Amino acid sequence: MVPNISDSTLVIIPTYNEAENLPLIVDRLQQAQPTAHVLVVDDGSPDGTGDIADKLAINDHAGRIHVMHRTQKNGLGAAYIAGFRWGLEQDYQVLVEMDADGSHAPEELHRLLHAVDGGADLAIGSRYVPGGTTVNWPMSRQLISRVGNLYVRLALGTRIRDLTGGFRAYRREALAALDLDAVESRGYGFQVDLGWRLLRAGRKLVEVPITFTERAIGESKMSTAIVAEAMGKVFTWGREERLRQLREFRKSRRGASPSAGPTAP
Ligand SMILES: Nc1nc2c(ncn2[C@@H]2O[C@H](COP(=O)(O)OP(=O)(O)OP(=O)(O)O)[C@@H](O)[C@H]2O)c(=O)[nH]1
Ligand SMILES: [Mg+2]
Repeated sequence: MVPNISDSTLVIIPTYNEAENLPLIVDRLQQAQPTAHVLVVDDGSPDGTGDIADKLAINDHAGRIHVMHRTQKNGLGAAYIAGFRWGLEQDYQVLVEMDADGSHAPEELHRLLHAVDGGADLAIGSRYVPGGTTVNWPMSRQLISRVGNLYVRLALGTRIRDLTGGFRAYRREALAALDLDAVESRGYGFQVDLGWRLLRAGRKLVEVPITFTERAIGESKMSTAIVAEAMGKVFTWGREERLRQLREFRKSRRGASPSAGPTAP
């Protein structure tokens, strides 16, 4: 693909009140992938995360840390879309999604990059393929995640086991071909939305095992509204997909039916 994939990789980290976590995660990332670039997308965090990001950028003499300040807390999805747009303009070849809270281990990023280098359009860090796991995650959260992923698999008819997962690497061409303006989902729904768009576009999705660790510092921004949004959207996409399949099936039946073909003399 490229001589060193990490050199042209942008790791996008959305932040909202992650003042303590941000320096830790950026440091870990720089240890693990020294040549990767970072884009912190902060939504005006009241705890000063944006200022901390600026200081990290100023002190990074290699110029690999970038910061985008947004004025409103508009959700994870909108922050990522803004980050993708910037990254695509800057010509990065791989765009990575990674949380600031330590749930996604920068030390495992090489697995995602390896998968993209090997031909994946989207590499998903997966908790639910062999070798993948979660650490310190409360049973209630595990249940929501597992049931959510089962629901997604059944509704959409996909084999991907962790389509809600948010530790991901996208090949630039795959992302650039999507209509990012059309993506409205904000939370978990956003991850499913992008994955589903790529699946429908015939892109190659690969799951690689990761260890997902519950955040040790700061507060989760997950909410019932985010889960409800995801469930509602998945239901709609699933229904559309079934209707599409039904139309295809009817079309193929009509094509195969003798009455539809040329009449015998
Ligand atoms: N810019 C921005 N970042 C956000 C927003 N909401 C969440 N984030 C960031 O997105 C990442 C994931 O958010 P979390 O609160 O950890 O949510 P989660 O990982 O889905 O849920 P947990 O499993 O409970 O941790 C973190 O880096 C957050 O700071 C938002 O509205 N804007
Ligand atoms: Mg989290």
